[in-house]
Amino acid sequence: MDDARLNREEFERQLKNWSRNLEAWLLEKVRHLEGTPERLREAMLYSLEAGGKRIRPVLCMLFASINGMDIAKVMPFAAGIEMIHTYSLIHDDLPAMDDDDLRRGKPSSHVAFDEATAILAGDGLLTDAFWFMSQTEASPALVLEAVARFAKAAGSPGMVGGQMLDMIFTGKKNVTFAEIAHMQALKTGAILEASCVCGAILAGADEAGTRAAAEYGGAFGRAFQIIDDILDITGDPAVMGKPAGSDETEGKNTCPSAIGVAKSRELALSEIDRALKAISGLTAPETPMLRNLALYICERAK
Ligand code: GRG
Repeated sequence: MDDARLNREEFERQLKNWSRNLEAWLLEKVRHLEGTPERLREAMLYSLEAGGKRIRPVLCMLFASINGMDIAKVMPFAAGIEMIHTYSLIHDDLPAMDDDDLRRGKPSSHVAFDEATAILAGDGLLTDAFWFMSQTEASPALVLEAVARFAKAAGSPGMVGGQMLDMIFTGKKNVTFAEIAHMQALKTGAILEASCVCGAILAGADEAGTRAAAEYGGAFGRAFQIIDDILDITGDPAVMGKPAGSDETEGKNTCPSAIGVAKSRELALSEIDRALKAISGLTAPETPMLRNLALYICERAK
């Protein structure tokens, strides 16, 4: 894997550039939404401005760019992806769900505002996301295909369904590793994979290009969630911006709870290998960034 490395500073500089572009576009749009009540805008912006790694929109932008699309044209779609991710975090933190008071190093939305406002901020972000996505500058047929693909990944057969399974499994004994893997593929993997695939679709990629995006995104998603589970056990709360150890306290079924931390890490590394193989045939200038992003998520501390 080592010959695929950008030096760390160069990687971080490039990642910051990609995410800064996205943030500038997204925050400007939400700040100037017409007709949105001020308190709702404030709550939506509070969570969007709290930071976050912006990995999903950056993946979408990278796959669009690799397949020849101008980044400015894919921005509405990438912004929509981050809005959907942010809504899911707001709702996940609610007392009726994971009941977490801290997110991205700041009080969660329902703590900073109130529960009803946090629910509406999530609803606003989710719904406005599809409005933004529909304004992507690509052929209407491709925009429709990408919007449908992402809606399915975020909806009941994807992230929302995965969250339901997570709740059903919590506190249950004898949940199998296959059941945990399926739940995680829906809860976390689906929108990570769709972020890659939609970038390729919007750029009009051929079948091989879309397949590479799906294989990379699928493996990336599996590794991402395993590392997230490991960080919940071994991570530093001050760096992560949220408490550690909550999975065990809450009786969550996770990869390390089923097979232990060491085997989970091995599994994550093997998924990263799969992700790297999936893009080994790509030659676009953005490909090293994709490689390094996959390596980075395994080494991240938050
Ligand atoms: C409430 C419908 C609904 C779904 C919630 C995303 C999610 C599903 C729950 C959040 C809890 C969790 C640990 C989910 C797994 C996905 C994950 C690791 C999210 C955090 O993503 P990062 O690390 O977050 O990219 P930042 O803050 O960097 O954007």
